[in-house]
Amino acid sequence: QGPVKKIVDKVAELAEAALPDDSPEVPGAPAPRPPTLAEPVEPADPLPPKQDQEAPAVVSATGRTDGAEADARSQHGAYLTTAQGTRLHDSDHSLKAGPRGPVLLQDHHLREKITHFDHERIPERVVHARGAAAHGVFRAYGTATGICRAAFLAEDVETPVFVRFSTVLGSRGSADTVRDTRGFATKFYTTEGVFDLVGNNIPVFFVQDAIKFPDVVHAAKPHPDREIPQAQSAHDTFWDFVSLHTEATHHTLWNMSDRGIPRSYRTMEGFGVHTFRLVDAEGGTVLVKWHWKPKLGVHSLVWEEAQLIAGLDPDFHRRDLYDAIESGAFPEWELGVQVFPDNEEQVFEGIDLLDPTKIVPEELAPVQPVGLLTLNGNPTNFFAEVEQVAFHPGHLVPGIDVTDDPLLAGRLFSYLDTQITRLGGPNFAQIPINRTHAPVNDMLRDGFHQDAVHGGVAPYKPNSLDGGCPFFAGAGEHGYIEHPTPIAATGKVREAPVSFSDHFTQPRLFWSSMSPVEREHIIAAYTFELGKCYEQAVKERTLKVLANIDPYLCAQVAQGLGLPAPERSEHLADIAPSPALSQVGRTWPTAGRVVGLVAAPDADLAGLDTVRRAVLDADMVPLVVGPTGGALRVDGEEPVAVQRTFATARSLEFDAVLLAGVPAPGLDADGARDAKAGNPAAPAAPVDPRITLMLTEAWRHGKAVGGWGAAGQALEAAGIPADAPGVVLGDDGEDVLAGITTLLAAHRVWERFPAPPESSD
Ligand code: HDD
Repeated sequence: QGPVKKIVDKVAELAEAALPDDSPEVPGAPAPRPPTLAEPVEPADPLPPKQDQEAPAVVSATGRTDGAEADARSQHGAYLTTAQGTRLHDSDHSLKAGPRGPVLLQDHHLREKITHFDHERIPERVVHARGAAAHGVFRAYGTATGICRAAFLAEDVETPVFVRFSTVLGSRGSADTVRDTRGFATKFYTTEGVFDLVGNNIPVFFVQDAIKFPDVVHAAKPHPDREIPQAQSAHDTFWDFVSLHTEATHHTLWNMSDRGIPRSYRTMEGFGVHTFRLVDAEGGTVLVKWHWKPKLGVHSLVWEEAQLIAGLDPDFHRRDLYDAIESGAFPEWELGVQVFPDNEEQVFEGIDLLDPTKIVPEELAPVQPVGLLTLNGNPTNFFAEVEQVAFHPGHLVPGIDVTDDPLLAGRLFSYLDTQITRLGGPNFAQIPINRTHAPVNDMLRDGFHQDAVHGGVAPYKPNSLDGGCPFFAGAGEHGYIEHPTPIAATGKVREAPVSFSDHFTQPRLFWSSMSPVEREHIIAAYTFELGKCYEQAVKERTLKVLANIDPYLCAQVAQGLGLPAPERSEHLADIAPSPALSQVGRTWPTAGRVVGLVAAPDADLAGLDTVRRAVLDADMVPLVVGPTGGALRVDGEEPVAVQRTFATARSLEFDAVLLAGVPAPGLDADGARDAKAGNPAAPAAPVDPRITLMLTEAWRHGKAVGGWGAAGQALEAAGIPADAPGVVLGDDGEDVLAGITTLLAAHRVWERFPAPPESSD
């Protein structure tokens, strides 16, 4: 029995247990509510923290545990107390001079409670404010030991990790499925100190030099006067900036592609973006680019779906990650590296490795797997962990070094700096989620939120008073020694290398690597975003940029905007596509896919239960949709718990929709004319419009749909031809599921999307 099945069974069991014995069959009169749970009267200890999530103890140089216990601020004991540990006997009434009297200033508990509440919020991250995170483990394959001395990359070494995914532009309370880049930041708690890999789901960046980062962020954030629009780039200031600043073209094109609207955090690739330098045990070096490859494949939403979900379930990605982990379907990614020689030019196959707006196609440098990441623990407390985690690209371990990418250089400054405002001082490394699992023996002292009680009298070097401690470590003692890379400086300048001015070759590479349907999505995305702009000059300038990527793309977007398509100003070089960039035309594991099983009144419930179990056996997630909450009952069969009702379900959360023999108008579940209808020619009851909506939406979004029994009639009522691509009908539910599963491996029924009739490539 797989973990997903166990949890789903448990959910069904709980739903069943919550029903009173005399629960009516569905549909029918609402069941009487179960009695309200009384408040417990016996003191009970608070819930224990989840396994493996307690902060490591901070050990001083003398081996003594510093100060208070790591979890001293968490909850202990059975009784409610003040922050000082004094037990309270009332927390519902302020201390007053008589029941109607004025509240007394001496009420310390009132003041403590309100004052603390008044200060509960901290500044949200200036970018990447909205995110979700999980604990996990990274197990190294040992394949990187020849190029990197980092201890955590040695064979079978397991390293605890914490991974935070995020959108970039939106505020903390914004929606998950907006069109945006996603952050993919990983904290490895290695034995040699913390290593942070602070990447994105897009392998290139908007700007080549960190000094431009405030510009691109100011342009992309909401307008300063109205503070709209929230969490999106579809507005004038963004397009003004990126059309004037054409090095952003490549990243913008990725954002307008399906990569800008991932299906799930679990189905995103991740990229370190910059080129890093790895150092082996002998001091030899290579240059690398980091890649995360999701085991479930790379999948995206379609734009209408993303927009609808942003309203229906703004927490869609956060919920998906949490539910997957909670149910035991642990998301996995392989970490891999593309490896390049570390020579003076730092150029590979003509591609400047220091330019963060460029990729190296996988066909030229394959991604070589070095380990497996498994996320297996949800946070215990969102604020303590997800909000307070502080990443920094400069958190490096011996064997991993930076290059002179000018974007990376600015990041190395920015991330430390931002935490000081965000986390209220320089001691954020002592917050449990940020604590290294390696012994700490620094000479950093005092400051706001200092939790450590440091021993010794000589936090300076050299000293004799603390016996000269602590000591420096050489390479043999795992000391971090920067690689002595030669610097060929020609004088101080504010300039970029000439190669950085090629802004169009790689956007053309990306465009030419897309399948026809992906190109259509890109055209639609540009047309949508520019259609939301008001400034004519911004639209016209962006069309000129598009003309330099591809004339067809430009012409189509221009047509959508009702503007003439301009001529290109750049020479469009022929370029070999990189098939690895496309998400279409490949098949992926179907584990974790969500199948909506829809049961109308009188549906084939026994068949539905059989299919539900078959979905579980295939490691997919069945969600049973019924007319009302409760359970679906059929004489002599086990009741089937309803997980979504017609009122709460939309096809958006399913990857496929199956109808359990939904009777069509005037037909029973076997497709025979319903005897109860009396006159066979009598007008039939219409299919529930919410089923029709589910089907038409699933259809439009390229999802597999089908069913057994008379399901075809309901599809027909929704305008879906039985012989259309991605429709599976049959007599036997399990056969139908087999057909649906084959379709799910391709993620969507791509033929259903209109593809461009022609393209310049
Ligand atoms: Fe950044 C956060 C990724 C360029 C300045 N960045 C942040 C996060 C991610 C990235 C994933 C969220 C971390 C978390 O979950 O807490 N950033 C990137 C990537 C970049 C990049 C992949 C380019 C390759 N960033 C970048 C530049 C600068 C910053 C050029 C500044 C010069 N980024 C920040 C920041 C943030 C941040 C302001 C906001 C919150 C934080 O750091 O902790 O310092």
